[in-house]
Amino acid sequence: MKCRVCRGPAVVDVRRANANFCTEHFVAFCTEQVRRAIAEFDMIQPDDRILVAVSGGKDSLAVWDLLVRMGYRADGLYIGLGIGDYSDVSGEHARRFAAERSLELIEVDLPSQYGYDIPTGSRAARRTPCSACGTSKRHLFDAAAIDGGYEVLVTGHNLDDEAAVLFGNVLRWQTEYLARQMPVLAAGNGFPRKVKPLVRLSERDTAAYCITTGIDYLVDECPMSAGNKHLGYKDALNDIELVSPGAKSDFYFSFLRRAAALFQEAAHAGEDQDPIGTCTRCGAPSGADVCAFCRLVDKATAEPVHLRPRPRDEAEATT
Ligand code: Q46
Ligand code: ZN
Ligand code: ZN
Repeated sequence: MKCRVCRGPAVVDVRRANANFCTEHFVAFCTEQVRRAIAEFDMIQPDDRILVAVSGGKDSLAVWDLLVRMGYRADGLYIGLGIGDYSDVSGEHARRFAAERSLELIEVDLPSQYGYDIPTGSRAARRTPCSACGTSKRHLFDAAAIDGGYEVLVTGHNLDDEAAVLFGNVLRWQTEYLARQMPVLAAGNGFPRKVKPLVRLSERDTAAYCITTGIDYLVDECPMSAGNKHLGYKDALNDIELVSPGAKSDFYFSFLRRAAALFQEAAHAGEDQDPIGTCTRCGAPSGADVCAFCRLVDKATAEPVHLRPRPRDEAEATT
C-alpha cells in the first residue's frame, strides 16, 4: 500500500477517495477536507473567535486540533454531564489535550452548577437520556458562545453523523428538520452561528487522524447511547457503503446541493420570521415564557414524590 502523493509506505486508506496516504499526506488530506468545507459553506472568517464543543472523543479533539493547526483562534468548551466514569474520563481527555497544547478550555459542570446529572435528569423529566442531554448541551453551548463573545460555535459532527441524521429525517420525511439540516446555521434571534467543519470527513477518518497525530481520545461510547436510533442508521449506511463506496457522501452532499434549498423555501414560505422572545428565567432565546432548558432543570431538580423518604426512613436516617 503506497501513499497516493509521495509513493512512500501508506498507513491509512480512504476507500471513498480510492486513495492511501502516509501520515503526513493523510493529515494534509484531512486539512484540505476541512478547508474545503469551511470555504464551500462560508463557515468561518479568518479573524473569528471560535468556541469548539469538546467531549474528549475523537471528533471534537480532531476538529479542535485541525482548526488550531490551520491558524484559527479556537477555545474549547467541555460540559460535565455527570454520566459516571464516562464523564470523569472524558473530562480528563479534554483537559489533557488542552493542557498539552496550551489551549483555553472552558468547563461547565451540570451536577455542581445546575444540580442534576443526565441519568437522574432524564428519569425525572421522563425523557430519553439523549433527549435530556441534547437540550442541556444545546443550551449551555449557545449560552457559553454568546456570553463569551465568540463569533462561531463549532461542533465535531462528521459525515457519518450527518448522513445518519439525514437518513432518519428522510425515512419519516420530517420536512422541518430537513430544512434545518445544513452544516451552517446562521446566527440570529440570540443564537450563535453554528458550524460543522468535519462534514467531509468520516468517523473512520477522524479516528485515523487522532491515531496518526498522537491525540489521546476517549474510545468508549457513552453508556447512555444504547438504543439510540442514529447508531442503527449509521450501521445501515455502513452496510450500503461496503457495497457502494462513496454512497454515504453522495447521499449527504447531493441532498445539500440539490434538495436542501427546496425544503428551506417550503419551510419559510409565508412566514414573517418574527424574532422569538426570551426566557423569563435565564434570558435565553425561547418561543415560550420559560425555555426548554429551565423547564428541564425544574423537573430534574424537583424532589421526586416517590423518592421522598417515608416517615420511617427519616427516623432511621436520623438515628
Ligand atoms: S453524551 Fe448525551 Fe451523547 Fe450520551 S447521553 Fe446521548 S447525547 S449518547 S453525543
Ligand atoms: Zn505521502
Ligand atoms: Zn431559560
